[in-house]
Amino acid sequence: MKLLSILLGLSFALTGLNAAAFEQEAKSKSAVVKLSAEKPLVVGNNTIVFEIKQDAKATTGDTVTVKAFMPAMPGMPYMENKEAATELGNGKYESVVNFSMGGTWQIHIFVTPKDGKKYRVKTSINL
Ligand SMILES: [Cu+2]
Repeated sequence: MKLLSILLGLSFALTGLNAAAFEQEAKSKSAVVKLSAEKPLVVGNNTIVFEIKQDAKATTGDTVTVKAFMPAMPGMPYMENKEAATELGNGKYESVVNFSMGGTWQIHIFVTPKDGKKYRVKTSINL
């Protein structure tokens, strides 16, 4: 009985590790992108997974680039970083996104399908 409760506790702990600390959805006319991260987003580097569905289907072989930027503000220049995402499979692409400060960041996800027209999905992240 004791062993069973230890095993149960362990499986709950592991399930907890799999839960995303950050989740958000971005949409365009034909695509839905689910953003998620295992760790809460921070100032600095963040590994974010982008799950892309075009016309409700998971895509493969897309070229995905993620741009994060903050418009110029009084006393602060325009800030931007752009990174290519790596394909994980099942419509998932992973990229490191760097936020150099707290505030609202605009996110543009550029998708070039294997065969098809390039499109962009926009969202913003409050840090
Ligand atoms: Cu700023």
